[in-house]
Amino acid sequence: MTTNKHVLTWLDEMVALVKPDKVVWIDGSEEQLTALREESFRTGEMVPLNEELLPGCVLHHTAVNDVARVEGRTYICTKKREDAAPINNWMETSEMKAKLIPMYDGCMKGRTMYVLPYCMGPIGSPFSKVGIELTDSIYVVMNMDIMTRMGKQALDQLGDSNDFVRGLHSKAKMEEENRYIVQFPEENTIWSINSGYGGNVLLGKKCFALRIASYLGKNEGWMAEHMLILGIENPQGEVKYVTAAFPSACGKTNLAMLIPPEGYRNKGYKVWTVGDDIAWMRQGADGKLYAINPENGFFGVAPGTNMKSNPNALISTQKGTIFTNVAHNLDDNTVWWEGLDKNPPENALDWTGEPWNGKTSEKKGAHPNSRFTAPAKNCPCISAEFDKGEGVPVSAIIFGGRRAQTTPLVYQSRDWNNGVFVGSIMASETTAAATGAVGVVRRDPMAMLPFCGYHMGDYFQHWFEMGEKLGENAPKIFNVNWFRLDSEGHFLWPGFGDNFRVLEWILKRCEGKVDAKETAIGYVPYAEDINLEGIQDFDIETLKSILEVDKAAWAKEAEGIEEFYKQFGDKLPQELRNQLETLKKNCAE
Ligand code: OXD
Ligand code: MN
Repeated sequence: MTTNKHVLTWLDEMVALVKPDKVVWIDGSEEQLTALREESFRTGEMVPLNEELLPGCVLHHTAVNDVARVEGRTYICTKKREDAAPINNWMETSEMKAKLIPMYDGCMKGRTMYVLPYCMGPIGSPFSKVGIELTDSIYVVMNMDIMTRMGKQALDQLGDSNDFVRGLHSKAKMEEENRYIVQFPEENTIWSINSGYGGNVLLGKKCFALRIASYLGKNEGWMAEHMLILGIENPQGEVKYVTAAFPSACGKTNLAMLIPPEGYRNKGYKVWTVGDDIAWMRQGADGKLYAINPENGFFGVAPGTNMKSNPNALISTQKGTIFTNVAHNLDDNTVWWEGLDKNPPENALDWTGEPWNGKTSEKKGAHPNSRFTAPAKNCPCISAEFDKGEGVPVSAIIFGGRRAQTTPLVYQSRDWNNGVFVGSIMASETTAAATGAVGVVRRDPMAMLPFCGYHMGDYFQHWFEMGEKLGENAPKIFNVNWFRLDSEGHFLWPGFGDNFRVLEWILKRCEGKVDAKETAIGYVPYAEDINLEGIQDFDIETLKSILEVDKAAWAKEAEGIEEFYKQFGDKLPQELRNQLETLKKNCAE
């Protein structure tokens, strides 16, 4: 399918290592994909669902010990330790290869290797980059078909170039203790072994579009961020774009597809989704920052998705979607997950394939990290800019996390550098998207903790440099927290569609249309400036309480930040130390 000698040489080397019985190039044609789907039905890897209710949809179950990204087994390998770490696991490149090569040796004997060229970003876009994934999993091929622009079109985009990410994935023996997800940024290479779960094996997503791409961005002067991108259209038809970074499973997909409250809709406000997870951003010829979504689909968390929380996401999953680890309703051959509706099936299989009665069972039907892989084009509010590849101009960057206390509903950083500080101190309670304890607060700078492909101190520095380059064109930086709790553990802010009210304030700030109160941490809204018209069960007094900045709590927070910063040693930019000192001083006043 190609004469690119860089591709062919690498492929020969990998074939010699993993020794597949057969090598099949994925051209992306409908016939080939149909044949693969049918094969996956025959082997039981996929289950076809009800063609009338869920046309083109299939169900897949992973191994029970393989249900989430494995951060403890995810490595950034470089020649020198100081080029990665301290936040990611590091091992020297040749040492890691020496460990993995024996595991890969002959691991595809008796299997087919699929050679899967794909493009992150729209074909032809100056932002886009090509990868090739070698895999022994049809599940991977079918997911990558949804999540990327796959097949011959990607190879055509690559031409004779050597500039492609080399991905090698094998389910191998699916041994948990030998599971490794390894990025070699200096070699544009990703090796993943012994897993079959999405984030570990769809190498275009976290491995390439964040870990490898963040490293490329640092060297090439652009940014790869764990951010959604959305457009907000006002009644005059003008669309302004914001990007937002939240840790995994904090509602990024919900915010990206938000439906404004009725009052706004009646006036003509609309939200357009450009991306729900990853943004690649670079400075345009006019000096502004532009963003694209490098993906072509949504790999969303299923539980909690319903017609109230996120109708656009739910509608996106009604055709051509792969469901992973949800419950299987045997009565009508559809799927179900906790929080879909109040009517769980009685005659079903749970996510492990065991018989399950949703009305009586104490167990969950779907795994908390069960997923849908849905084509972006299914989304009713997909942006007209989505496929254009020119990128959308970014007015504001929003950081956020899940904090029960301390962090107000929204605040604006004093300037770009202060905004980098705000991003660097992001913190959240852990969720089910990664293995490990749930509910523990962890710092997650820019939501990149598990995804930064190089040393995080250098990453912060790169943010400062981008700010310098952007100068007065730099987007304004904000922080939001939808998750404040009262003393009984109830959410104080209604969230979901009502988050639009906060987005409106953010855009008004960007346009200089509304005043704000300067506090120890930045600019906080006057409660009267957040439009509460039509809001249910919420009053301005509660709003005031969640806009308050408690200096004593922030002084304590500063101690935690200081502790967190220690690990970066000399690599921590001086500017962040200065910012921390300013915070401490402001809290002491
Ligand atoms: C995701 C994640 O899957 O961040 O998007 O975990
Ligand atoms: Mn994510």
